[in-house]
Amino acid sequence: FSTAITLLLIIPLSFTMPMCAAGLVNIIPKPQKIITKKGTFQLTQHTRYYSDTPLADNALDYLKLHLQASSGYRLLSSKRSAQITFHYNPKQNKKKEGYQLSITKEKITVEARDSAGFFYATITLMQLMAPEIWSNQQKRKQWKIPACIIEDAPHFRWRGIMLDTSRNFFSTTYIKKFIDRMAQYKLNRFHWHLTDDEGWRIEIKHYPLLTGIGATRGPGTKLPFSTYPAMRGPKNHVQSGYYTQQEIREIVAYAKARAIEILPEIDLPSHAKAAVTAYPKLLLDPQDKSQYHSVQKISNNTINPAIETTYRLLETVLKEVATLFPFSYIHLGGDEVPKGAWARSPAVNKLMNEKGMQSRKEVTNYFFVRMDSILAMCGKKMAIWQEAIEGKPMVRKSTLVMAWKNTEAGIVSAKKGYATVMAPVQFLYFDQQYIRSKQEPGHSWSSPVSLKKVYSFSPLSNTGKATSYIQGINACLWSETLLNEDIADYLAWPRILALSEVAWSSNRNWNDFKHRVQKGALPRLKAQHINYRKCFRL
Ligand code: TNX
Repeated sequence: FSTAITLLLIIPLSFTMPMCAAGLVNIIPKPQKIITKKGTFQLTQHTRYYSDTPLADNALDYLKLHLQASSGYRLLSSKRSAQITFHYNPKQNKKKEGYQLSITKEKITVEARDSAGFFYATITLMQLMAPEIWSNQQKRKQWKIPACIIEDAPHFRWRGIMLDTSRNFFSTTYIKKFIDRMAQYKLNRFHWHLTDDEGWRIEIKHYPLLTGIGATRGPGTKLPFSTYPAMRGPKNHVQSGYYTQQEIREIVAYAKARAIEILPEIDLPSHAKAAVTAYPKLLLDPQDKSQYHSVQKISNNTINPAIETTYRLLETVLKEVATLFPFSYIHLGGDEVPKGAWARSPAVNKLMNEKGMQSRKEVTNYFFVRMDSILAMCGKKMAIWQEAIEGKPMVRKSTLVMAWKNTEAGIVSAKKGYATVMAPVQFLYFDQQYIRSKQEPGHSWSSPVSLKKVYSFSPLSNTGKATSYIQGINACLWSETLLNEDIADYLAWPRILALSEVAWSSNRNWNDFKHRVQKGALPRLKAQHINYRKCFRL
């Protein structure tokens, strides 16, 4: 009932707003500063652009691509008669990824100091246009852009989301869609969960069985269907498949063109049932009689950190991963080592005796110190879930920690001097239900995560002196319950809109955000046929 009242209030209000303001309020994430002006710029098939910098190339390609698809216009360059100018200005905005956009009736000027800045200016420009700009079907439309001046830069440098492609597999087409939609909301880190118990999804040339055995699941294969009940759902979900190195290169380039870095995750030493099933002789201690289950009820899923063949295999794997992904970090997991793993491994007992280690935690620390030095050799830094720095961490201070259990864990990590990304389950686990209900898709093991809950997250509350170590935020879409793309979209949208604004904008207001979601973002989601949850019925 209160939603209905809100709608009744919002709709007439928007009719009374001047054209320019009505257009402007739709930008998500909210820009730092907007000055609205009178009049509109009209983009036609005769509009020309001029750019004085290759840093604007990605932005221009993106604009041209979408303009051509939705209007049929070809945006051509002309130095003499350009109405849209892309201008490199190193002093323009002190912050990286920032931009200034100035729109008058006659011309549009975009200024930035880096490629991401030009890209985000273009995203803002496109958000000021009709939502069909993101449609793939040609529509006869007026492409009006309200006059204004916008100055903008992100609050956090890390604005990410993780997609788990192990528990359920997603096609390269879907991965690209996912990345493109992230880019529309100025997110800049795609955290790609590539391996887990239920599937190894990245081709490794030296160890073909990782995918040969580890990427197919179901009857007649070595990996059974998951024991997780929701995963034995409808027939149309894909549990098998992997990405070839060629496909990965294409996806990396696709993301780069949208100002997105990809953080690949190879989850170690646990969550590794697919890997140990593919190479038991190399990854397990043959004398290890331990029997244990993970919290997700997967049996004996942990590689052995006390045998040298483990390190040989992983070094080769990481060398290949490092050449595929240009980003400076590789995520090595480190979450949820089950109780009882290695408990009866003679190799681990021997290692503990030799090194004077008292606990399994120390063994894990030892493992990650070695993995970290392999990464250093590959010219990479390590990203890791919070568990890997619990106790007395030994890994390099260049390590990036993702805190998922709660915000306090993130504060502890930052206080230890690690670059930290906040990913607390209570606010940012998009695999959790929106509301508690049997009819709702998603997990229910934590508390529900409504749109408002996401929006209410303040990553810097209580971070005190450690604030500068907080890099930003990362949502997580684990895929145990993501049985198909529609469910993935449903759980992701509209929550990604709130994620975007928490990551980008320092000045937030829930009612104002709701209004922009309704007037701007939802029509854009509709124009792209994204199966979002109808948030105003929350
Ligand atoms: C915990 S969070 C996990 C994942 C599950 C997820 C389900 C974390 C580092 N590990 O393996 O998929 O919960 O919500």
